Amino acid sequence: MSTAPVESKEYEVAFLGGLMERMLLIRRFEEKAAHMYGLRKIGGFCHLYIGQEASGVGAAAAIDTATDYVYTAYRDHGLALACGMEPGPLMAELFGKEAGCSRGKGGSMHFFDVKRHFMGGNGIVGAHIPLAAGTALAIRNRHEKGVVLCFFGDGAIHQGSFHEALNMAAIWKLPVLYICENNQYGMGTDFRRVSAVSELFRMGASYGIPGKQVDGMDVLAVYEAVHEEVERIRGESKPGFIEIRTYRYKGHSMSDPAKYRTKEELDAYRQQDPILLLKAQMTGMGILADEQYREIDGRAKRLADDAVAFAEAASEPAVSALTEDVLCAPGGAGG
Ligand SMILES: Cc1ncc(C[n+]2csc(CCOP(=O)(O)OP(=O)(O)O)c2C)c(N)n1
Ligand SMILES: [Mg+2]
Repeated sequence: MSTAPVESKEYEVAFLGGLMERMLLIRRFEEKAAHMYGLRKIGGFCHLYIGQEASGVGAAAAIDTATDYVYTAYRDHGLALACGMEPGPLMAELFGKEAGCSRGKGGSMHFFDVKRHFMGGNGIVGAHIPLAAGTALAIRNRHEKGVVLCFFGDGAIHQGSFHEALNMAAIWKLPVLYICENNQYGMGTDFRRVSAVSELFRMGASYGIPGKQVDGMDVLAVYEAVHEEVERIRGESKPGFIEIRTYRYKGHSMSDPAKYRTKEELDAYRQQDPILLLKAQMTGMGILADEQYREIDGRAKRLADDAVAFAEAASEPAVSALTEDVLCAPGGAGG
């Protein structure tokens, strides 16, 4: 597992502060979402990113959302915030309100922002992996400079769509970085029980795609690994693959009591909490006092509170919106 030796790198203080802000914003937003779900303000599915903050934040810091694109699966709140989406429209989306980022029709699994090149939020396991290859093909054909980041879970890696897309990405030399966020569980199954390969970063090797594994609790290690791969891909337009070893603290979704793992395991990961790790790194460098940390956290809590207020105040979609944005193929089955 590669880790960035933080002492030997020169990071701007503002850059590190930005990583801390984003991770705390995700943590507080997700806690608020869980609370609102409990109050039945949010319905349907809701998959939280708590514990995985360093993965999305480190990776998003390595790209430019003006040129690059991001796809992910349904555990998408954290990456959307990491890519700069505003918390208010995201919370409104969870509430099913008109002011939501997908006009209240997508919900938790379908956050989307074309302006920031955030291509969702996809509910079908593995289905977006070929879509990312399609966007990368468009970038290559238009001679653009962008790179596509495609996140998916350990549960998606044995889907046919993963293998078909990686093969195409390799033969067509597409500028796409596949990122497996290995949080070690699918809905409730330890990935070791369902995977013949325990080092998932090796999964691209049969398509000639080099792989790396990185400690997903260390935001700087994630940033370094993704930055290096993105710049390589931008230069030579060949796909890459990274396995981020991470951990989700909460159940798979809101209805999961997570009885398939031990309290000791969860506690051990909480000891390596990504936010506390960055806090310790910054404190060690003498650039973060406790008071400054509390200020950043206070701002994150206020942003999460404001997001709820925004969602509460927003309107329900009109009934007529039910038939808007519904696509069907001309002349296709059923007209
Ligand atoms: C094709 C398909 N099969 C099954 C499901 C049901 N399902 C939803 S999440 C999930 C587990 C996926 O786990 P993983 O990819 O590791 O993502 P994580 O939830 O850990 O982020 C399954 C099987 C689905 N959504 N799509
Ligand atoms: Mg998983």
